[in-house]
Amino acid sequence: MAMAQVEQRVTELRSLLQQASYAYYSLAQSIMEDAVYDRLYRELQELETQHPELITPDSPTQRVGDTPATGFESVTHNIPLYSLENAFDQGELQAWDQRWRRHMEIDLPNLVRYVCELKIDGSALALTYENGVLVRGATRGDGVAGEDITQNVRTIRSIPLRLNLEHPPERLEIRGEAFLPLTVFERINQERAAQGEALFANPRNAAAGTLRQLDSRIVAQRQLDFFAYTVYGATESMQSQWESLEFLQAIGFHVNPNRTRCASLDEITAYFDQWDTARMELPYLTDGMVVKLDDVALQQQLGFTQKFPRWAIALKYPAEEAPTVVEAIRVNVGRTGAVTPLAEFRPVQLAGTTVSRATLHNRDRVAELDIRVGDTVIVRKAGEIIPEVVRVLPELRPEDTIPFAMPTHCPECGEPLVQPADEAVTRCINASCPAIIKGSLVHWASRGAMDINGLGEKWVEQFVDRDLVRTVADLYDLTVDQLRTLDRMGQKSAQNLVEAIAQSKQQPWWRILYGLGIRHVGSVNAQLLTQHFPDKESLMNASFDQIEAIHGIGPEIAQAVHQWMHLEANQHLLAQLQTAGLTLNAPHSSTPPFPHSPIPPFPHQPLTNQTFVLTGTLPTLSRSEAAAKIQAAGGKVTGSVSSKTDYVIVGENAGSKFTKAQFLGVPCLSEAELLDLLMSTNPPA
Ligand code: 3BA
Repeated sequence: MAMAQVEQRVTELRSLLQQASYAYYSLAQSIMEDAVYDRLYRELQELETQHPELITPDSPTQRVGDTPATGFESVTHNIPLYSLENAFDQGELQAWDQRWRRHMEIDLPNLVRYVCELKIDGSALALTYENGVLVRGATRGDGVAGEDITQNVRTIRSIPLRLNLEHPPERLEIRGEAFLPLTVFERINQERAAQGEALFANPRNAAAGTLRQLDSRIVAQRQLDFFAYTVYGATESMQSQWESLEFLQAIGFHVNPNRTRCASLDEITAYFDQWDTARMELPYLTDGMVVKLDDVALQQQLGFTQKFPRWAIALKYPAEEAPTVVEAIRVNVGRTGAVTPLAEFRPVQLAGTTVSRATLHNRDRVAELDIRVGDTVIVRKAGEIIPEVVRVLPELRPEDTIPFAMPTHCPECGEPLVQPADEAVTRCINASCPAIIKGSLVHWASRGAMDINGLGEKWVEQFVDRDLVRTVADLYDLTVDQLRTLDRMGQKSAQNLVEAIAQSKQQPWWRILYGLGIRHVGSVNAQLLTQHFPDKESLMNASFDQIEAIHGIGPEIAQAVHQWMHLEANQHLLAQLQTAGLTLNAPHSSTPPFPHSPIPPFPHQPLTNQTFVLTGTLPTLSRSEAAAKIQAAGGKVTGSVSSKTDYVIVGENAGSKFTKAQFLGVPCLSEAELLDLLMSTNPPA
């Protein structure tokens, strides 16, 4: 980036971060996700590290917290409430561990212990007890001074007004997190909706908003809860964080039972992973885990930086939303002619994978977003497999951007695009559009269809660009000599490819039907159709009603098949294929009499020769249940993804297998899609 651009970006980021924290702290509103705030904050931090001359005293990176709002009296904390440093992956946790170890001036004890506490997504409170009696409750504010909300704090039932201590010290300070249980949050929002009031964006905002209510009767109705995690001034001095937590529990506080003491980073990671999915079942929100050195003596030696304790860090679960900058907006023409706009952006980590492009679906969505090259956008992959652009941050739009307009002409063939009135898609309807031909050929050759080994995109490109091939039937006329003329095609490869194409003539009728790429005809529907229409003639002569009479074939599919079969060009194509030596009929034995014979459960074992890989946690099935279903339909389940894999079934928190599938372009299905696939092959009798 040029210096002027850096300066501009730094200014933009500061302004946006300031707006966000003003909204958050002073208006108790959230204008962006925490994770988004964190990323923007980091980007600013990085730019300031590279260009320290740009740091200003009012930069959000130079402050411990944010200014308390008015309405309550300001109180200065006796001991400031520091922030927590964030770690977003194991590497950052390790870096923290090495950092504090290097900082130690004396030898480490033999056994270093860590305490892991779930990080409650609430609002930090500082409570003061004098002679065992609650005298003050304050918000965190900027860490140095907060607001006196004692009246409101007294309404929280899990905060004892008097401590369970026989000889309480003169003064005791307790810190912890106030939060709204999810059920209460939902109830409050329902009530607010009923009264036409604005909804709280999330439980944290609802908790923060509630604590700052001026009318404490409202606070009392809201059923806030509180988990304590820090105590200062206890008479028996605490040797460890673990002991402090037990002490807090003994004197009457709720302490989160989900905590552990670890002896290594591996144990911390295991605990973190254990909660990654389990946290969804908790009655409150957690966004990570706070890791603290257990030993108080160690903590004291390490002390604090400007903003953070050196002895603690928050390990965050991967964000499902992140900001990034759009570098290009392109359109892709698929084999059906559908023109899909997509955004390419600076790669970001999202829910564990790196994402650098997202579909923009169609022109309506593009218009709605008003997305432009140079825009900072929020991308999301929440539970969904395919990343999406959620929204644009107009505050960060550079000057001189131009609105994006869908092309009026196909970028591949130059023909005008059409926009059917009842559809959101934009289409190229030129049957000889090279993009459509290329897509059709790649589909024809794919593993699920004609399975032509070695016939991938790179050869298809050249076939079409040099006008060697216009339809799938032309593939069967290709000669070794013709193939030798292609870039980087040797004699041996040419022979192999011609051989592989010839081999594919043996493929069964249903694979041919699937390979033709008729709308809505996937491999499963192709098998259903060929069971009932065992040869080309019977399918060509079938009426719409006869096609629709098949169990599992709905009117939309029937119409698509019927129309396709009646187009002259398509009939010609089928004839050409037959002349080339392909068998456009099923072997005789498997021909069921038409039309009323019941279909046996899996006559052809529809998933035969299809290889599946399961990854992540599926919503309802265990992996072995899913595997059993696939195997019952004739499919194979293997443990690792390769180019031979037909489908990857993706559940929550899928990891490297999912990444690899995306890399290799293997189709990914959700559990629901798998069940659909199985259902449509096995219609209820
Ligand atoms: N532990 C939040 N800070 C926390 C005491 C330190 C700390 C937190 C924590 C600094 C939670 C920052 C605000 C603050 C008290 C400063 C927790 C949680 N520990 N379990 C290490 O569950 N959200 N937050 N609070 N001092």
